[in-house]
Amino acid sequence: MPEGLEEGVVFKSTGSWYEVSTSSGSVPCKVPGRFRLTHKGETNPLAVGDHVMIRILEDSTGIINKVKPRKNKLVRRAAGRRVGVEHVIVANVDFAWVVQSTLLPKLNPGFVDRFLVMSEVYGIPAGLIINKYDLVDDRIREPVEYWCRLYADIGYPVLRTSAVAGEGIEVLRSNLQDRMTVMAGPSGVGKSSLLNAIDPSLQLRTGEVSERTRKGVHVTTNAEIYQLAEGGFVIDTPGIREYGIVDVEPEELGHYFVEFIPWLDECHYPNCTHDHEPDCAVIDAVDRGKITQERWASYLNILESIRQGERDTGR
Ligand SMILES: Nc1nc2c(ncn2[C@@H]2O[C@H](COP(=O)(O)OP(=O)(O)OP(=O)(O)O)[C@@H](O)[C@H]2O)c(=O)[nH]1
Ligand SMILES: [Mg+2]
Ligand SMILES: [Zn+2]
Repeated sequence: MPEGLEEGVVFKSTGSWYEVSTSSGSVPCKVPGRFRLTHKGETNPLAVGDHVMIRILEDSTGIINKVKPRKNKLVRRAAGRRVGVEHVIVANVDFAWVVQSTLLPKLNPGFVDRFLVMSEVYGIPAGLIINKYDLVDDRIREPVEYWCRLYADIGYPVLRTSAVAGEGIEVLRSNLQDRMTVMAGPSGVGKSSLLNAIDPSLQLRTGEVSERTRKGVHVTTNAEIYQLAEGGFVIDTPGIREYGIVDVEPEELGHYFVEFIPWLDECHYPNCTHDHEPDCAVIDAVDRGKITQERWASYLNILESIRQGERDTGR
């Protein structure tokens, strides 16, 4: 290691400062301007989870000198930005949970599908947590269970949890051992509450869900890595309003719907987009009940949003 440089991991970012955890403790760091210039397609030059080299200054703060190549990253389209600009939620994770709630806010499968596509793009193993199971009554039990089964059937781990009743917490806790896990999802679904249930010493701030909009009020404002008392690291992230897709071509999208993969080679056209083409093995599988109508509809919806994005940028 060059002299004066220390190695560390970004565990918190406030926009202008980055907290870096090193072998000698936590160091608040700044990023030189050149980082912004070299990461043009991203809103944030550095993300929580990045492995970095830092130079420690006399006042005990640091300057980020270098970012190591990422193993993977979880990205989404940057809110309110032009198409193609991505926001890196976290880098270098071993597992990603997309968290939803049964009610308040209600389950949003479109969000789940977009999240799963983006985790497939970068090869991050992912699963679905459906929290607030204590709110399930006879009216919603059937639809909620339907979605749980659908995602489990295509191969994603599904956990039914309640942060208030303690349901599913033990299973989640053992799942978090020995790895870096990110929890992401809309605001108000209970991401921070679940982590408090796993490890009460974290004392993360939690908020309410607005009576009027039935949505969360964006209590968590920065992504941050926490070390769990019983082992493992977990990243709590701010609620995401809309999970926008970036960096996926229309012809590739089918590869990120895992249950489509066995059929893709059988389509007549090699660049089939599985929406209108004749002799499409995916549409045929939908007709025969091998692929659900819901996931196919969701696929078409995402496909249209990618095409819309291409039209917007004039590609
Ligand atoms: N009934 C019920 N309420 C829950 C459960 N988990 C969380 N809540 C409530 O849901 C609200 C939002 O919880 P948070 O943990 O702040 O949600 P979050 O996903 O971290 O939200 P952001 O930080 O805004 O993204 C709080 O009022 C929690 O008490 C649950 O399992 N059951
Ligand atoms: Mg939170
Ligand atoms: Zn096809």
